[in-house]
Amino acid sequence: MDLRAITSQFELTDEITPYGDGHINDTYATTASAPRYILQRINNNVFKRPDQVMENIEKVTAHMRKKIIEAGGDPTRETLTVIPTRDGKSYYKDENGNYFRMYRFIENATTYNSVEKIEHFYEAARAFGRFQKLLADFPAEQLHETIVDFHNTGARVAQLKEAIANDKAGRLASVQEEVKFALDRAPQATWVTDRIASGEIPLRVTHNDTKLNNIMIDDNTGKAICVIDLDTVMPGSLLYDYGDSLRFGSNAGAEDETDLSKVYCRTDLFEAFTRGFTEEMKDCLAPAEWELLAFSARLLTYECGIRFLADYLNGDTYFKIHRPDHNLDRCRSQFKLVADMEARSEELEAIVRACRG
Ligand code: ADP
Ligand code: GN1
Ligand code: MG
Repeated sequence: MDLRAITSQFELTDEITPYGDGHINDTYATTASAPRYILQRINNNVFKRPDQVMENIEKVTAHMRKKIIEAGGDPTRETLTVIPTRDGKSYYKDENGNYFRMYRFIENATTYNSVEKIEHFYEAARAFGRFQKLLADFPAEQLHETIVDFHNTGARVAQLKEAIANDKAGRLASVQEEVKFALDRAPQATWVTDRIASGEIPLRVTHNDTKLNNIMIDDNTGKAICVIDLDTVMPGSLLYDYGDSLRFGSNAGAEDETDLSKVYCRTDLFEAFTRGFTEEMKDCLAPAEWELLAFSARLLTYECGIRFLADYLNGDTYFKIHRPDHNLDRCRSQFKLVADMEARSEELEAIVRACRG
């Protein structure tokens, strides 16, 4: 792909190089000195309507920019800034149907793939809470649902069952244990969506992909300054954002760790995140949200595990992989974490109760 031809669409002549560890988009960064830029090819196998993704992002960042300015903050560091194409559009579509977008690079800040300092995780929790609050008055009906049923865990179970039935890659026989683990827990998959349907859990504008490497931590202050990766901002439950953060961040091991003895829930990290998130959100949380907080960490870990398993069975068509059994390794790490959270569930519930006061 001629990336120089792409960057010229955004009126840039800088060199660019692959960047970041996302599982979905192709990300590049310019190599010249500041100002730097991020170029991304939006994965249009995952996002069927990249134009709608960009419409959401433009609206959401405009809303946040206004509020950040009102609060005396720096909108160029505290939210994403979309760089328009030379035609004034928020994305460029090339002749092969690839969609590209460009953001201003947020300097002197880092995204982490694991928690290096417990304070970072606490600060990330506060920032995800603030993100929810900034968008609390955003008109949710204006948002496109960029991936339908994204955190509908019941629908994810149905997708897994379909993958099992089709066994496209001929791998089913080798994952019987993982399939059993997944199906044994299927009855819990609807606990959150049932309570959204009953009205006990409110729909909010949520991020839906709150892993630690989707938040930028300021190198000087250690504060979480900017929530990035806004492709999946959609109406959802706050439990999705809280739960997914803990799925990734409270794991003592990596998301794709193969030595499962290293995978367990670090309760000190669980406590720090829960404290930060609930300090920010205390006044907004509904009783049913409090009740399902600890469970949601397990649910989102389970959901991600079954997504990795389904993708493994389908022949690795969704998540980027870097080794042959990568999705299976990811699934096993998630399921080990689920089992550990089940074993520690009393302790995790007690942490939530202490934060509730
Ligand atoms: P994916 O959807 O593939 O995860 P992301 O939007 O999360 O893509 O981007 C991948 C990585 O690129 C991020 O984890 C982060 O390190 C880096 N990144 C993305 N946007 C910016 C930005 N505006 N400034 C600096 N780094 C960024
Ligand atoms: C993907 O885009 P990225 O890498 O931040 C995925 C998330 C998963 C995550 C698992 C759009 O996130 O849902 O939880 O991988 N994003 C999408 O690491 O499917
Ligand atoms: Mg990301």
